[in-house]
Amino acid sequence: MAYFLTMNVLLLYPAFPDTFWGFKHALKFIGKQASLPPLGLLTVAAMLPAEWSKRLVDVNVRELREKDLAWAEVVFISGMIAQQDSAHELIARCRAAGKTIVAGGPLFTLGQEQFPEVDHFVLNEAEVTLPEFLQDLKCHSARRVYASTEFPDLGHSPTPLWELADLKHYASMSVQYSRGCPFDCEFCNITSMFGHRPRTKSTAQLIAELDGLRRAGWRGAVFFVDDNFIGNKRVLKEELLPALVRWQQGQRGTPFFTEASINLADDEELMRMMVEAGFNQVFVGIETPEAAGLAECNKCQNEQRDLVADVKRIQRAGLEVQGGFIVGFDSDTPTIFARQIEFIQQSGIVTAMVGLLQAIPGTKLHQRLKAQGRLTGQTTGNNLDGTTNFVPRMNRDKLREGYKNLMKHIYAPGPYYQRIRTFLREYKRPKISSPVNWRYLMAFLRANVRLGIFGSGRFEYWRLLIWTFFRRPRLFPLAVTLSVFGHHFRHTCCGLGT
Ligand code: B12
Ligand code: SF4
Repeated sequence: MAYFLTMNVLLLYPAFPDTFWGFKHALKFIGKQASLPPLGLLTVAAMLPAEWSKRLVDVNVRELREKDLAWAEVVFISGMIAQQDSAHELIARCRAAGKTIVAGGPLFTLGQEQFPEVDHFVLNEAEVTLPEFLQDLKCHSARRVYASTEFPDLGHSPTPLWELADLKHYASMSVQYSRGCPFDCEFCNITSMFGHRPRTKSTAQLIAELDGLRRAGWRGAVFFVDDNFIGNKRVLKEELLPALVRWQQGQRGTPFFTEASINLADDEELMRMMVEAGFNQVFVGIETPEAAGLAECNKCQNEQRDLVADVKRIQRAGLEVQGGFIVGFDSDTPTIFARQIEFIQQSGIVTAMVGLLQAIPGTKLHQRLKAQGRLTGQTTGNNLDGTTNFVPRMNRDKLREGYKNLMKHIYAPGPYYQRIRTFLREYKRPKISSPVNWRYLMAFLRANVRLGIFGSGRFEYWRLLIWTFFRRPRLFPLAVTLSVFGHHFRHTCCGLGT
C-alpha cells in the first residue's frame, strides 16, 4: 500500500448475528436498523489525515455495494468476535476487488491469525499504533503488524467523526469516557486489553464529544461505553458529573446509560449525582448468586453482599439495573439454574443477560483451562448462543439443557411481565428519560397489535399496562419499552416466539 495525499478510505463494520444485545426484533418497533454506531471506527477515522476522503459502511445499517468498493483505495475494517463470520465474508469481497485491507479492533487484536488475507493489522489502541503505521506508510515501509502493550493517555483521543454515520438509523449513540477496570474477574479480557488503572478523557474532551453529537443533530439517548464507569469515583464527583449537570441545563435532557460494578450501590451520593446528570440505566455484572462461583471467578467486589438489596438500592435511586449472569462455573451444581431464576425474579432485573461461560483468549480463565487441557476450540464470542469452548465440570448436556430451560423460564411471558412489575414498584422515575415522540407512539401501536392481540402473552401484556396505568402512571412508557424488549428476548434467546 502506498501513501497518497488524497485517498479514498472505506471504513467497514461487519454484521452482528441476531443476538441479545442486537435488539433486532425490538428495533423494528421504532423503525431503527441498529442499536449503536461503530464508535471505534469513527474514532479511528478522526485520526486519519484530514485530506483523505472517508466513507463509512456499517453493514448492520446498509449493505456494502460494489460501487463502494470501486470508490475505495483502501479498506479499514473493525469488529468484535461476534462479528467474525461477516468479517470473513467482507474481507473476501475486498480481497476479490483487489483492495488493501487494514484491520483493527478486538476481533483482530485477539485473533489476527485467522485472517491471512489482511494486509496490515493495526492492533490494540489505535491512539498508539495508528500514528506509527501512518508514519511508516509515508516512508513506504509499513509492516504487516502493529501492536503495543502501552495503555495510552486518553487525552489524545480525538472526537469521533459522527458526520460519517447516518445517525437516524441508530437507536442510541455512544461515547467513551474511560478505559480499564480496577477489578480482575477471571473470565474478562478488559484488563488485559485496557489495564487496571482506569484512564479517563478530560471533562472538556467529553463535553466536546457530546456537543459534537448535538451538532450532528442527535437528540436521543447516549451510552457511555466505559468498562466500569465508576472506576475513578473522585474524578466523577468532582469534575465530570457536575459538568454533565451543567451541560444538560437549558436544553431538553439527554438520557445516559452505562456500565458499572455493584459497589455503586454503596455510594448514595454518587448515584444521586449520576441521576442528576441524566443517567437512568446501568449494566452491572452480577454473574452468580453463589458464593463459590464468585470466589472461583475472582469477582471479589460481589462477595459478602446482599446482591438483591444492592440492586434494589440502585433502582430506588433512579437507575434501572441491567444484569449480566453466568452459568457453567466449575463450582456450579444443577441447583444453579433454579438459584439464578430466583435471584433474577426477586431483584426485578428485567434485562437479564444470562450466558454460558466461555473462555475468551487473553483471559486468565483461558490460560487456566488451557493448562488443564480443557479447551475444546474457539469461542463464538457470543456467550448466549448455548455453546462453551471448554469441557465443563457439570455434564455438558445437563448444562446446556439447564441453561436453555433457565432462559425459557425467565423470558416466558408470565415471569417476564411479573419481573417488570417487581422493577417498576421499586424504580424511582429519573428526571431525564427518553422523550415520548411519534416513534414511541408508533412503537406503542405496534406493540398493542403484536403483543396485545397476536402475542401468546397478551393477557399478561394488558395486565401490565393496566397495572402501570393505575399504580405507576409516569412509568407507563417504560413499561411499554420493556414489553417490546421481551418480544426481542423471546425471539432471540429461546425461540419462544412472541
Ligand atoms: C459498546 C460495546 C458493545 C455494543 C456494540 C455496539 C457497536 N455497534 O459497536 C453492544 C452492546 C451491541 C455490544 C455487544 C456485545 N459485545 Co461488546 N462491547 C462494547 C464495549 C463496551 C465498548 C466498545 C466501544 O465502542 N469502545 C470504544 C471504542 C473507541 O473502542 P474500540 O472499539 O475498541 O476501538 C479502539 C481500538 O480497538 C481500535 N480500533 C477499533 N477498530 C479499529 C479498526 C481499525 C482499522 C483500526 C486501525 C483500529 C481500530 O481503535 C479504537 C481507538 O483506540 C466493549 C468493551 C471495550 N472497552 O471496548 C465491549 C466488547 C467489544 N464486547 C464484547 C462482547 C463479547 C460483546 C457480546 C458478544 C456480548 C454478549 N455476550 O452478547 C455482544 C455481541 C454483539 C452482538 N450484538 O452480537 C467484547 C469483545 C471481545 C472480543 N474480543 O471480540 C468486549 C471487548 C467486552 C469484553 N469484556 O469482552 N458490545
Ligand atoms: S468488573 Fe467488569 S470490566 Fe471489570 S474485570 Fe470484572 S467483568 Fe471485567
